[in-house]
Amino acid sequence: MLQLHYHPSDASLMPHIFLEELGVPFQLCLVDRAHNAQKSPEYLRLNPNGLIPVLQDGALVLYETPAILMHLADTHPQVHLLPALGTPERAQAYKWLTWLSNTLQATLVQYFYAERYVPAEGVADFRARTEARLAPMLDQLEAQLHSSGGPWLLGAHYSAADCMAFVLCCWTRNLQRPANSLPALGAYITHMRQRPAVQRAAATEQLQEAFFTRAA
Ligand SMILES: N[C@@H](CCC(=O)N[C@@H](CS)C(=O)NCC(=O)O)C(=O)O
Repeated sequence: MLQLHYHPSDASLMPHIFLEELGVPFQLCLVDRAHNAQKSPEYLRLNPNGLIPVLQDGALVLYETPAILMHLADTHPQVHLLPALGTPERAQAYKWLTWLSNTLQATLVQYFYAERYVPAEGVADFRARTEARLAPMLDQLEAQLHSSGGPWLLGAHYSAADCMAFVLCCWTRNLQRPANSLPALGAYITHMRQRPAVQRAAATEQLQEAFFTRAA
């Protein structure tokens, strides 16, 4: 059976939602971050980066969220969670999955873990600069929803890119200008939350309302 190594609300939520969309049996294996289990020798054998998620599919051990999503889409083609191979639409999906991972997600990680990048006295400034870098990225997503015509990132076709975009948008909830303060992105988040797969994953991970919206 497919196994997903996860921690609630982390990047693993993206493949978790995707697995729920597939409607296939899978097993969740909690990585105990409170005890730094992602850096344990056993876990490092699965992912030498010590990062969550990891997917195990039989003998295949896979890390990197977009790779996991693309693999699951490829092995479950009947669910059509990526456009047809070789089409311009598929290429656009690759572009968004890559951009979400190496640009938006990577920058959000810098924001959340600022203390890993600069000395303590520079953290507030670094975080403010990182937040300023995030603003045009959210504008880019907002513009994409307008130009694709929505309701999903690629337009009429719900895809793996939505699992990523949605979770990353939720991660922005406490920025001064979070994703849900932008009109198309706000509607998009609401729409995503109505998907049964999102609701099942959120219930399993016991995500509270504060995951989706700014803390009061
Ligand atoms: N590029 C990786 C990044 C994964 C990642 O940053 N995971 C975070 C949780 S959101 C993590 O495991 N952090 C633990 C740590 O930094 O020790 C992916 O997309 O799979």
